[in-house]
Amino acid sequence: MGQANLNDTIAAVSTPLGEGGIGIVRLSGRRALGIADKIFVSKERKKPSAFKTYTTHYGTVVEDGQVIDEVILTVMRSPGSYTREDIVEINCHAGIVATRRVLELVLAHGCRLAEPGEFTQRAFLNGRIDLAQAEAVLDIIRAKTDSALKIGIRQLEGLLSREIRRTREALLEALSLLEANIDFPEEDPGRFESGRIRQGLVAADEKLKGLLESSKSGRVFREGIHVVICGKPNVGKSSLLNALLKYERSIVTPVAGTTRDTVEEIIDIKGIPVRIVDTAGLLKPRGVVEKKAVERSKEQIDRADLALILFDGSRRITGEDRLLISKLKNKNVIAVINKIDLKQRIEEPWIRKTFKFTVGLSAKIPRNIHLLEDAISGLIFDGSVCSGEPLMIANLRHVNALRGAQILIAQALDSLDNKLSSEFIAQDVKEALVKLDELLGMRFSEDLLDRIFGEFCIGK
Ligand SMILES: Nc1nc2c(ncn2[C@@H]2O[C@H](COP(=O)(O)OP(=O)(O)OP(=O)(O)O)[C@@H](O)[C@H]2O)c(=O)[nH]1
Ligand SMILES: [Mg+2]
Repeated sequence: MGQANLNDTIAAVSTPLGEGGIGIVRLSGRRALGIADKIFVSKERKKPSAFKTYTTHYGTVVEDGQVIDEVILTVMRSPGSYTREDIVEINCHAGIVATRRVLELVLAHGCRLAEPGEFTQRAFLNGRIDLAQAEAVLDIIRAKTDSALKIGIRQLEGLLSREIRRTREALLEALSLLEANIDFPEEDPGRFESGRIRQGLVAADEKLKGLLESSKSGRVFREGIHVVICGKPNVGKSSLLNALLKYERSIVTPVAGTTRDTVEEIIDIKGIPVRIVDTAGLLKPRGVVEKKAVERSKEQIDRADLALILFDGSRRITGEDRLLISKLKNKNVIAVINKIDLKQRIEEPWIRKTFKFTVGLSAKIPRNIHLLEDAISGLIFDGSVCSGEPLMIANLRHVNALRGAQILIAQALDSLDNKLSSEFIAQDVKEALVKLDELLGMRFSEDLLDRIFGEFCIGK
């Protein structure tokens, strides 16, 4: 994005391109109203610069006396707007041509085409939201499930930022006491007010630990959990994936060894995105393709948060099943007995004894798929796959900053207990503060802004 320039007035189409109900051209900056004056003819014969904030007006956009489009124009004045600048939004008929021509016209009158995310970047640079909140805007746009949306909205409301500001205050107080020690070295080093210093550091440490703990579930709600379906050939793994997806994604045939590569899809189970992977059921590979397939399946099993081991209920358990079971030690596993529509020959009591969770279903019919969905969501919410509450942090940048700060504070506490010099302890506290400041965007580099806002769409 380069140097952020707040002097320009920026413009972009803020709605997706293509045919739709309306297309919105958005302008933000000092000249937004002046430029709108030049192109908009209102039915009331008033200029946009005379409009009150948060009012909408019907009229036409005109170029050289010629009407380009019939529009509704909204004015939002500084500082009570998304960017804190004067904003004009022009709702056009959403044909690509009409919207584009309105955009071109405002560009011809002196607007600059906005970079991706530049409106939100201005909201940040003008101090309306902090960086964590700006990132929440992106999370909201990208949310794939209700829960992910909820985290985004909470973060945008400033819930996370508030917690971090409180932690910062505790640290700043501890730091000022430590600095008093440095300034008055006649006191015992690290001793003066060391009770209060300790209190502040412990409070900050606990707060950060709590936030980091919550990040585990936050990650799950944003990125989802990784579930792998495994089982020997022909037990119905691909059929189960299709049943969960409710459409034919993976190829199903009576031939053992049908699935050669891993197939991955995302489904929504009770608001949690679940990344579900169908694997090749091969255990004894013949040839290079099958060998690769087995390697892939192994990798997927290692990486998964949860494994579904599938059995064919119409057959007895074999050595191959047992081999697979032995490979799933130390994993969260749900045993699934498939093909319950057929005559059952499997040793069901043994399976129920061996696994903590067992579900019987038919992938083909399909029947009892909801029981498996319940078992998966149950595992997630009871904290086996992750802890359920509270949902706050889902962003890796935030997690890294918090973790960095927490380690420094733990170190500072250690130094305090070991009566190291106040100067030494203060250094760690200062560095921890830097991490928190970066999280909120109280300090930032051009690079970081580019990275964050570059992911936005143009017009947001
Ligand atoms: N009767 C019955 N047949 C099923 C059921 N689920 C799957 N099948 C059949 O079992 C056969 C194998 O199904 P797949 O889903 O291809 O099995 P897979 O485990 O993916 O097999 P590979 O990819 O070869 O490892 C197909 O003929 C399916 O129609 C079920 O619940 N009941
Ligand atoms: Mg298959």
